[in-house]
Amino acid sequence: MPQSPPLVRRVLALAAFLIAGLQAPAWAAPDDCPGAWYGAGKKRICLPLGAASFADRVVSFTPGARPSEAPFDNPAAALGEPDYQRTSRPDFVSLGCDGTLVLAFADNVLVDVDGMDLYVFEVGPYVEETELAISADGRDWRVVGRIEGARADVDIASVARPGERFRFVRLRNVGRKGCGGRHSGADIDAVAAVGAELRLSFDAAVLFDVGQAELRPQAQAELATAAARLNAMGSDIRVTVEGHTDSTGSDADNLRLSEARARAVWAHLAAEVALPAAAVTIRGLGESRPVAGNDSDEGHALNRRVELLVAPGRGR
Ligand SMILES: [Ca+2]
Ligand SMILES: [Ca+2]
Repeated sequence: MPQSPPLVRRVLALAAFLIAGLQAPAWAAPDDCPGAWYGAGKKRICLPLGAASFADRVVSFTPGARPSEAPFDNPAAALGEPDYQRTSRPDFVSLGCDGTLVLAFADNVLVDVDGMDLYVFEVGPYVEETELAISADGRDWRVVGRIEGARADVDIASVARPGERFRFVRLRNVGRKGCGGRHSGADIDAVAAVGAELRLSFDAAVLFDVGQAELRPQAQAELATAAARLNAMGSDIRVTVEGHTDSTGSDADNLRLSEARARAVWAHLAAEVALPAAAVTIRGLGESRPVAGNDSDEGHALNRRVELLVAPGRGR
């Protein structure tokens, strides 16, 4: 057999690696945890949701009294997967002394699981003192604790009530060490929800006609994609289906409509996703959990939605 040229071999190896990655998502082999990243002190961090675990959006950034210098003051560098390579590259954000960064999760939520729930990927061997707080709505904050030194993870058990889901994380630099200069304050590369559920949100206007709970034909494609994602997570999952409305109309009508819509969504998905009834929770929350202000058409549209929350298997 003739030997392949090195480039071809490398391309084939890369293709095999990528295909293996597609076939083995983080939750498919819990013992092996291919969705592992390496944090401070080369600590291996297993993230059951893989790349979906990381913060997705900057809500706000206040660089504090002694800010770091550009380009190390870009809060977006803390989004997505850890990508730090060296201190001369702006792959991370330096918070500044007393700097405060608020991040949001979009396709996932933070939940309390056994042990650590939240992990901050900081740059450098020493984690600079940073206070962490979490919030479900971005308004009501609960301080979880501080990370410092060799510790970059927190357990939210002491502040989370059973079943609560959090979409926001706030990091506030509180240390005096490393204050001022180019990289002032804590250097944040990425923030991951270890305790996490996947969150798939559907625009009610795509799934339903106004005031109705019968799926429109256009809903099929959206829900087929969702079914494929659920099936890729295996059978050891728990699903919560939540219906939500805007604030127009009475509370009672909105509760009824939101629950009927959540039921319609699961009735459709159940044909493709085989799960025992005990693994599925369906509820209507009416107008009680807005994700945007109810003072504009855009806000109303964002609030009218059905959410699927998927907890990965805990067989680790
Ligand atoms: Ca925990
Ligand atoms: Ca980064």
